[in-house]
Amino acid sequence: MPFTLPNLPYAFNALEPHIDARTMEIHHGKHHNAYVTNLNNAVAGKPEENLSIEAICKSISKYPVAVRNNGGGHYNHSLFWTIMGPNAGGNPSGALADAINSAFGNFDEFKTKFGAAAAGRFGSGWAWLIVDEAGKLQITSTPNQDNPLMDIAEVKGTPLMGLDVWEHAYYLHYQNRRPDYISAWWNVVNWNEVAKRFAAVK
Ligand code: MN3
Repeated sequence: MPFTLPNLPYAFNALEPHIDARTMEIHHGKHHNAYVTNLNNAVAGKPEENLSIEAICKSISKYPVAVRNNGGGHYNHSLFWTIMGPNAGGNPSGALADAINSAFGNFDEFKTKFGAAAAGRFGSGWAWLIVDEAGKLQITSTPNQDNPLMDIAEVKGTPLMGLDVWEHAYYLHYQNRRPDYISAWWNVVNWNEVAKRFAAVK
């Protein structure tokens, strides 16, 4: 099987009280695991089983919808776990902070705009901070398990961070209160990891 479920880099309860342990356990062990299983089934015996998930996303228009949904699900969640962590939150620093300030005015403006993209995504999807093809930071959002790496994305670029706004990401604790989940989520953002991704793009 070419694709595997990555270990969660912290305990299920590590993000409490902002994201509860039961949500993390189901989200990682059931939802992400199902994307991996279904992706492996969808690529079995085909040339794409030898490609990286990034390479598959970049030419996703060539593949069946099962690869788009489950491959996107695998890429998106693999990123999502790493850009969160315990004892996190606060403000970005260094070159990433400078780039955010220059693109969005200041950190609070950035949070407002990113939160609006996450809250405004109708139904299931993701909000993203990306480096676009011109090398500029942009906030975008995608439906379902699409992502900005995909050649079908409205705005393409390299994701630095993504926020899952599917109901499965928050419903047990927050029910219909997506904006409360979004506000709480800032407390678990691992800015060191986001900064590392930013440095790797340039
Ligand atoms: Mn999810």
